[in-house]
Amino acid sequence: MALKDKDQLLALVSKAKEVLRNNDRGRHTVPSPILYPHQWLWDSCFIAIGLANYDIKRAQIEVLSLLSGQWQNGMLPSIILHNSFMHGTPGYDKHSRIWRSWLNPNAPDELETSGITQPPMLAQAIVKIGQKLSKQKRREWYKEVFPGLIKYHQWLYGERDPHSEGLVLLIHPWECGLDNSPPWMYELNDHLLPGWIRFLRFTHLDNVFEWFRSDNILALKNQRLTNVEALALFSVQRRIRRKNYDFNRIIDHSLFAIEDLTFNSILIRANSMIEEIAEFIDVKIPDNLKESFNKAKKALNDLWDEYSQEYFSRDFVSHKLLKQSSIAAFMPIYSGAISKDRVSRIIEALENEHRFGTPYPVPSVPLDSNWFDARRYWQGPTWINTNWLIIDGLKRYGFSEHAEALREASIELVKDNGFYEYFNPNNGDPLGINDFSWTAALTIDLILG
Ligand code: 2M8
Repeated sequence: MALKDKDQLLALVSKAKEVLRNNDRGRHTVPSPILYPHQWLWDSCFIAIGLANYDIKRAQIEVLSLLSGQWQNGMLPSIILHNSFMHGTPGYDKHSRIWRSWLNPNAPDELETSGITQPPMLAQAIVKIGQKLSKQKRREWYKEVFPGLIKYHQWLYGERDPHSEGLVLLIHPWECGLDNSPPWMYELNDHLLPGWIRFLRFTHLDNVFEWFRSDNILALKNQRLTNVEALALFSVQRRIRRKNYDFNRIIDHSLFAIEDLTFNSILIRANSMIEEIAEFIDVKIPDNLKESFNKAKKALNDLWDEYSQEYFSRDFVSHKLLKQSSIAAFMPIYSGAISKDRVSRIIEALENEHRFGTPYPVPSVPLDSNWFDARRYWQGPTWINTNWLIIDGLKRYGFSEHAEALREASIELVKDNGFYEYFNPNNGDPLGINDFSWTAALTIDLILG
């Protein structure tokens, strides 16, 4: 295998470090200076995982800067707009005008943020850093970050699991990180699309919105969300903002309430890391939180569909599984909470060339889905962060050959095509934006970690 060439791998690591250096803004790293000029929650966690391999101090700062944006109720926002206050009055830039986090009293006073969250990768970033520290320093590190981490998980179960089911619900597709993933877009198109957007779609007037979209100008149009999807996501965001991001007011009127498979799988794994950290620093986890941790593992397994041999997200209200296949199907492997037998059955889809077994795996949507589009964002392309999560899970379940094959394929893909945001799963073509931080950070981790 070409990966045996050590010099080439080290050259790739230096290039990846350069990407991260260029995207470094002192105490946080932007996903892309052009397209995403702020700090995103799960991006920064992946970035910290990469940094931990060669600059522990900087990795710690990345995590601490995330915690600086924590809301008083414990929520970690999906985006921190670090510079907004520095540049004058709140609302100076596009993102801060969209979010207006100051509408909610829990938002931090000194920083502007979004009003929703993103997948809880924080515990993983913290533990990754901890593993690189001496025992003494690890203890200090864990003690420093534990209060914020536990407060976040308490908020997740306290607010987002209103029926104490063990699964948290999300109120916007941006929260799951896979923005236009089929289960979310299915809910949107078939049930929830506001009337005025249906009208625009019918009359093709949605094309006017084209002029206002910076993502479409920067990256090719057929690689991003459709205009209708983008309009709908902004419309849901506005509805949530109108309720001042107050969950109790939102939940009655929310367009979306989904128990998302990816988010809950990551959360369950993060819970187990919290247990690990608590034991290491000899701190007790509050009983109610422990109870949620235990319920969560069982509840995740209720998302299994025997007929399709697949896990799915679930609608919170109807309790119906949203049976649109996506990359989420593999995330329970990362959770660590499913049986080895189920892992073997899930892996079959990974090997099936009509489903997820493409030449450049793993596609975000399987080939046999009506939703599959090799170039469109989270509806087909291969992403390095989801590969990283699958590789990690496979290793822990002892599927080392599968894990190694995917690790090599991921590194090759980046080596041959650059640190792009995502890739065509059929021919490896680079897609989206170049010099994307988590692609660089996770490539470093896949090589050195
Ligand atoms: C994408 O999401 C943002 C909204 O949060 C967007 O579409 O503008 C997603 O790929 C998400 O997973 C990612 O964290 C973010 C920044 O890279 O971009």
